[in-house]
Amino acid sequence: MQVSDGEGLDAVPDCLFCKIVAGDIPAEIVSTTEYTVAFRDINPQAPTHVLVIPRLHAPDVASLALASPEAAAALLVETRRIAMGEGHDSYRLVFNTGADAGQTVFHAHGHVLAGRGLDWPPG
Ligand code: DGP
Repeated sequence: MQVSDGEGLDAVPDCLFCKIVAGDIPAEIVSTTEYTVAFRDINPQAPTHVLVIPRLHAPDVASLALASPEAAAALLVETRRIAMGEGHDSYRLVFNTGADAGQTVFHAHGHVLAGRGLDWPPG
């Protein structure tokens, strides 16, 4: 596995989530860290539905992990911190990866879903 230090993951002008990171598009911010920004999903699917995204632009979470393992690890840790902070010991973490899997925004993001029963398998 080849990893790097995040080089080449600069903001992309047309990326919606890069614009949220930059503060150019408003969002209901839940947390910010050195590596991440978290905000409430515009179309929540559960009482808690928070998107945790890296400040770096990577199209999906595996690409992020290859380019910056630190950023990927920070993102994972932050998902748990957010769920716990909203009072949930249990939560679902979803990374839709690829259009056929339902990914619509191609800037890595984890969906933190909690606060209701969550069926398995997901639809
Ligand atoms: P996905 O389908 O996995 O790529 O998830 C993208 C999510 O992003 C989707 O649940 C809706 C959310 N979303 C799209 N546009 C916006 C926006 O402008 N603001 C916020 N807060 N969420 C958005």
